[in-house]
Order: sequence, then C-alpha cells, then structure tokens
Amino acid sequence: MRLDREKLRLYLVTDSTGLSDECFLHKIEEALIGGVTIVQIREKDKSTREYMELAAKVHELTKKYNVPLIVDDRIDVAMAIDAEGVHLGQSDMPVDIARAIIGENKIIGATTKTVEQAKEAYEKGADYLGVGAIYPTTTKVKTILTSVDTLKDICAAVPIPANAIGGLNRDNMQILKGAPIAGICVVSAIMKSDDPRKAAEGLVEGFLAL
Ligand code: TZP
Ligand code: MG
Repeated sequence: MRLDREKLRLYLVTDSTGLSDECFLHKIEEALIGGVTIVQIREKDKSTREYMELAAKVHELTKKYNVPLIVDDRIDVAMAIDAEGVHLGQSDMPVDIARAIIGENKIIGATTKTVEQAKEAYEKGADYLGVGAIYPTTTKVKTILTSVDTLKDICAAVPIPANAIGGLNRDNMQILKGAPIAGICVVSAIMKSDDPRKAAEGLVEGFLAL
C-alpha cells in the first residue's frame, strides 16, 4: 500500500508567498505538531534549484513526523529529493506517464473536477484524488468550483480515496457532511494562520466531527 487512507485526513498544501524560509518551515512544523497528516509542497514562482532546495528542507521536517511529502507538478523535483510522491493537475503530466517514470513505490495524486476525470486518473494509476474548489479560494490557482454533489459522485465512482479542497476552514467544512471523503486539503486555513498548530488541531477536530 503506497498510501493509507488515514494519511489523507488533514492535507496541508504549502504556500511560501511572503514568508522567509525560516518562517515558512516553522509554520509547517507547527502544523505537523498540530496534526497535519500529509504535506504537499506547491511552488509556482521558484526556479528548479530553489524548489528543490526548499523541498529538501520540508522533507527533513516531514520525515521527522513520519508524514509523506508530495511535490506539486514537478516529478523531477520529487525524484531529486526522494519525496514520497507527486501531485498532478489536469494540465500536468498524465498519471500513467508519471507512474512509468516515478515507479510503483511512489504516491501519485491527481486533481479531478468531474467523474470522467476521476475515472481516468484512477485507471491510469492515481492513488488519491483532490476535488475542488469547493468554495472560492484566495490562493493563487486556476480553478473552477466543484459542487459537493459532484464530489459525492466522484467518491462513488472510484475506489481510491478523495479529498476536498478549496476555501475550506474550520467554520465552513460542515458542507462536506455526508461526503465519504478521506480528508480535507487546505492552504490558507493553515499557512495564513498566526497559530498553525492550533489551526491544524481545529481542522482535525472539525473533520472528525463531520
Ligand atoms: N486547487 C483547488 S483550490 C486550491 C487548489 C490548489 C487552493 C486551495 O487553497 P485554500 O487557501 O485552502 O482555499
Ligand atoms: Mg499542477
């Protein structure tokens, strides 16, 4: 098993915008202490070298807490730092090609917004799905809204676990009640919090109470 469903419970997608490396890494460590179960490093404006170096530092932290590290978009960066996996969107490398390159032991996640995309990602070898945006987001991303009904349809259509993403926080995740998701993915609810440890604790508590 490349990925236990429980590991998806609180999925932190990082955003280093406006943060020093020290502050960025401190936030991630606090979030890990607070209960984050998987981390994705997501950098859009860094050079390959910078992305790799920062990912290696994040990997040191995630290893300390026995949490998998996933690299957004960049299979080369994931391999270079021996991350646990890679996350691919609809305009990134197709999942089957990535699987052939990265091998059977690494986790591959895929962003899907329709049942058709979800089935395709599953058939091509994805281990989990990210589905959203559930709510409008302030994070820099090209996305469209996905309804909770579509999220439920996706969960029913594929045997791999799915997580909800997009604008989610402690106060609005109730909308996900009844959707058989494995967990939630957040950026700002943790990265923009002054107390990422407490934020993570609250998100876990909220998710478990759904
Ligand atoms: N994909 C869909 S929404 C999103 C991504 C990467 C960003 C989610 O960020 P936030 O801050 O949790 O809304
Ligand atoms: Mg992408």
